[in-house]
Amino acid sequence: MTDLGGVFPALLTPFDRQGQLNEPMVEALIHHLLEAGVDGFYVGGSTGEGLLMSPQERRRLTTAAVRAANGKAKVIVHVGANATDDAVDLARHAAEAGADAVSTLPPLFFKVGDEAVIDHYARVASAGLPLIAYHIPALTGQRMTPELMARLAEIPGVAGLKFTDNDFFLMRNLIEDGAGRWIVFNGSDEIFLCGLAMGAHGGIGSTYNVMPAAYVSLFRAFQAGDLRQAQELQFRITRAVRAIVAHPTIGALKAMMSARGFDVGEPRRPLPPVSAAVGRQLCETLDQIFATG
Ligand code: MN9
Repeated sequence: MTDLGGVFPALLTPFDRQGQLNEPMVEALIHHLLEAGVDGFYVGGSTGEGLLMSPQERRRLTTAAVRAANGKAKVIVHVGANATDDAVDLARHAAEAGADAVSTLPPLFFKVGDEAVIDHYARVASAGLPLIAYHIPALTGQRMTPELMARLAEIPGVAGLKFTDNDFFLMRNLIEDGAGRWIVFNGSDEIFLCGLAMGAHGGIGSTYNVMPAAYVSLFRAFQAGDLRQAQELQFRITRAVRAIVAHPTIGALKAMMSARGFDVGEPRRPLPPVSAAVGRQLCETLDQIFATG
């Protein structure tokens, strides 16, 4: 059983003014989030715009992230791609670079059926790192069922699941079936505590970038059995997420980080940018949400 678990920001990928990967800023972001006490990073996922980057850029991002984390936190590299071979190449690179685990979306666009989905995961797992499968049916149209997860878990290396959904009956069934065999990360930030209540081993999320300490405190409060404190934090977090997702999420998060002095640039098209003014206003909103008694 993998020792992954805890609070993992789905790291934003910084681009410079020319739209190129900004490696020094990857390091700055990771150091900033480490100070808040996060347990690890999920790199190049949906939030990290991995699908909008070339394989070469994704390899550079992996190298920069592993170097910056420097063994102080775990690094899970998202390697999902349209072509399985691309995902396998990225997973091999992640292993060479010293990442702790990889994760991949199921096959995208083509509806290939369970056998091909299993083959995709098996090939990625053959790169040798623990593999976190990814359930995000709202974006992929693919559902992870207990039956499919049980078959995936027969593949050596399959170690967990990132569950971005609000079907907590399904989540609980997947966690119960995986006891001692695989872990499950909650993926919907606005309902992190619900996932923890159902036994999730941690969370991976986009909005962790802009309020990491709140997620770390929530997770610790829950582990300490202080449900009242965990709920108090979740309610504030949920209010903050509601304000953020009123705008295009990744653009809004990037505008917020830039407003805080981490110039991460704009998202890549087709993701829409969000203005600096909105970024500043959202930062003020969060300050208010977390300041009130
Ligand atoms: O899986 C993220 N989901 C997507 C993680 O990127 C689609 C979440 O962190 C959400 O962005 C977040 C806000 O809805 O829960």
